[in-house]
Amino acid sequence: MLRRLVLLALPAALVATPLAVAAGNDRVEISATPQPVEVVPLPCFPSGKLTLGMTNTGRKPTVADMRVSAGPALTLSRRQFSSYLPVDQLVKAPLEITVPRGTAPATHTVDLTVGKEELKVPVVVKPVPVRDNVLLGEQAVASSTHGNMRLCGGVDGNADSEQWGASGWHDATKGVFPDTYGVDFAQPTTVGRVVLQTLDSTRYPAAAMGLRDFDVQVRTDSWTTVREVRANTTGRLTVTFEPRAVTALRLVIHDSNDHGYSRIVELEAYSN
Ligand SMILES: [Ca+2]
Repeated sequence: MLRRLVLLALPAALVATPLAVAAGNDRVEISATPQPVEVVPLPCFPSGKLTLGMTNTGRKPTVADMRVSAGPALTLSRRQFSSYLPVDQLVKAPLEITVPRGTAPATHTVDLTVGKEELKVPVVVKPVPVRDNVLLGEQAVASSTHGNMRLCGGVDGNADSEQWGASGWHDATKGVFPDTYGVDFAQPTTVGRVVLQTLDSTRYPAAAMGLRDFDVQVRTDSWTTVREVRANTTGRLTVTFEPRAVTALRLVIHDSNDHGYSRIVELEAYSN
């Protein structure tokens, strides 16, 4: 609002700068946060999230198209951000940046352009962190995923049931079981302990909404059930078994306490 008042106070000749003419009388400021943005080369690790912004600093509402581009090392969730822009209001859109497993640590750039305006955003590829929880950030696999949830939500490192909507997983087949949720490992990985955090919030306690009946399975040559859990009413449950190298781990869920969806806030596994 302050900027708008300043512009209105200027003589008209000063407002109509050559830049404004070149951009079709539109003045759009580009923003992006955070800078730099960090990316970890794991399929489900929570990283690479950038918020794009456009602000119309001209005198009239306009429509703007932001082009989003990067070199071949980066995969972008969008190539364009188009929006109606009222005067002096920040309009935002999310951009997700991912890199394949094995990508070497380096700094890359995402280029954002609107007309002749340009912003180069540094993207830092980080090394894969040392993880005790061997499921963290690995490739989640599910029988189905509800449209309001994210497949990766159950292995993103956030086990807080109060943030369930942003960081949990549940299936898409209400009232139909079994459902499965787990991880395919990129290489054989030793596991001997699984920790499940099912939904257990103030509003949705585990005894009413959490996983009730499920099997813990690991895959070597074929799937093996290492533990059957029945009539569970607790939010956080630890299952231990003889440690072994496996290529995948999953829960086969036979029922939840409301007989509706299979809700996992976080699934963790450890070597012992
Ligand atoms: Ca989570």
